[in-house]
Amino acid sequence: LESTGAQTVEAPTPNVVKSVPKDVTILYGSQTGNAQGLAKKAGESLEGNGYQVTVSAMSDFKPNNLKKVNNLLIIVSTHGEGEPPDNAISFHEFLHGRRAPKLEELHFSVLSLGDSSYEFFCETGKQFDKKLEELGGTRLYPRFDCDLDFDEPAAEWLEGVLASLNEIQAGSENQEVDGLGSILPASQKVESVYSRTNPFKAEVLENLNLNGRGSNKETRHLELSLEGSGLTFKPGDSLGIYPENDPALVEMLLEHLSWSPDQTVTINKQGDIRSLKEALVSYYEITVLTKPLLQKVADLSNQEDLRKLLEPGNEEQLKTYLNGRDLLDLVRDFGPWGNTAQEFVSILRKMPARLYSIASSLAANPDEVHLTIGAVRYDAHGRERKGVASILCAERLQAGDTLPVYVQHNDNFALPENPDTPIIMVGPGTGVAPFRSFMQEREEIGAEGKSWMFFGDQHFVTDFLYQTEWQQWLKDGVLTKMDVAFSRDTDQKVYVQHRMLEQSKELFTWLEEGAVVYICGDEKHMAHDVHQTLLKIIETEGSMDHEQAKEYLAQMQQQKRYQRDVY
Ligand code: 2AM
Repeated sequence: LESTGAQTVEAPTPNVVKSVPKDVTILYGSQTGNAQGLAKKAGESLEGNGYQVTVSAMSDFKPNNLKKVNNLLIIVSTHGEGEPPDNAISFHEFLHGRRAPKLEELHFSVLSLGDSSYEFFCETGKQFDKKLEELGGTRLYPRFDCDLDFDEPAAEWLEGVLASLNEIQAGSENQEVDGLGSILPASQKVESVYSRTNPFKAEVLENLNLNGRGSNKETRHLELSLEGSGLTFKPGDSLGIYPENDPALVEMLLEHLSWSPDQTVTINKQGDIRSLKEALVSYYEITVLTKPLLQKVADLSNQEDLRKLLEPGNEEQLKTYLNGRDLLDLVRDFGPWGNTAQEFVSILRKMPARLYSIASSLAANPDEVHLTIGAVRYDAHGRERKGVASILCAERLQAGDTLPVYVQHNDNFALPENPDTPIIMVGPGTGVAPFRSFMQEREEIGAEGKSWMFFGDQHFVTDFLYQTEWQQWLKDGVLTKMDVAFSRDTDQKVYVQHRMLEQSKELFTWLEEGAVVYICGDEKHMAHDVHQTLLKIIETEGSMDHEQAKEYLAQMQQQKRYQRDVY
């Protein structure tokens, strides 16, 4: 298990380093764990080069200590519509507020993570970078903005940062440099050999539809074998899976481009070769359009209309076009372009992994990992669209098949260390997943703490996910209380937050007793509304005004008593 909180990595005996090592503080803001993982690896690498490194989540770092920091590295992702991740919010506010100190002595560099299919790509990293400069800091090395495939740019950034640190430290002294940019292998020494960059092929043991006949939904319950992988996880962690594109979609694409599926292409810098069809099925993203991609197609093809769409002044049109369209739309609307297949695949993004909150406990199900995956299907621009990973699971993946997976640790979502601590879980729909894991774990270790589950979905009869398991946990006392909200069984919609409000007195009592509140599921609507409801409950039951209630919840967040895993 990874420890939470600030972690100081001691410098090794300085036999190769002649000068006094300087300090480097690495602060990360991470929602899903990618930025955190990079921060830890960067810490190990710098430590190996003789630096005294402190790695900490932004939320665990005392802002007053910022003045004492000489070298600051920020590794931060961007969340939602250009917002900081939860554990970056307070530090972000501090730096942008009145109490932000002058930082004229500071050297800094920012690594930002993001997804170029979003409008506010890497926004949080950009803001930190700008702010630190405004406060007087000097850039050690330019900011790197990484797209989903961040490994190579992140390694390059670290290499640049290290070179710059070394230069500043002692131009005259020859510091021995070890493993430049080798941030990837470092972490793999400690854990399993399998990781995001080297996924484990997990065998599918079970693949069921959890919804009853007649439901509007299809929710898959997947059980995978981790046997022989050495992979471990704790409740609250996620599993990354590398899906394959729908072969039917790839065939349509190839038909429109008039390319033979059997011709070969090189898929990476190492020179690995695949058939075009296999490359498009397994190695590239073909279901999302981004502005950088359109730019590359325009440069490659010189297509007039596409060029126009990308011209300044047409931003709104471009945004509308990108929304909900895929590569097949792009080819139909602007192609074909007379390029070679090799040129074409070279501009595509690598297939990104999808993260799912793990739905089982390793203690309760050794060598297994379970997932709860909602099938995504909808119509857009005159065609049925299908979620890449969820529909692979729903329509093609069968017991006995394998799926490339890795574990993504998530310190931001974890059971309290003390098994006596009460927990309140809010998880409608597939948001139920980590709480099944929590219950399995608490049952397994015989935890005594109270627990309260809020679940919601459309219909009781068809959509009560894991119903019998919940009922058994209630009966056995593993679960103390359960409230359910089935939104479409009554004339008036009832949601989880309505159930919370109905019991606001008791809920506030739990909070006062130190309960940890967890929210998992839809971010835009559910998590937002639940947040407002919590504020209302705290206001009413704690006799506070709105500002005080916000402070109360912020305090809970600071104490890791308010944790969210939202998507
Ligand atoms: P609905 O689709 O009937 O509106 C899981 O998807 C459950 O979450 C469904 O019952 C869904 O209700 C409900 N849901 C939708 N919007 C919500 C919101 N803003 N807050 C809480 N639950 C919501």
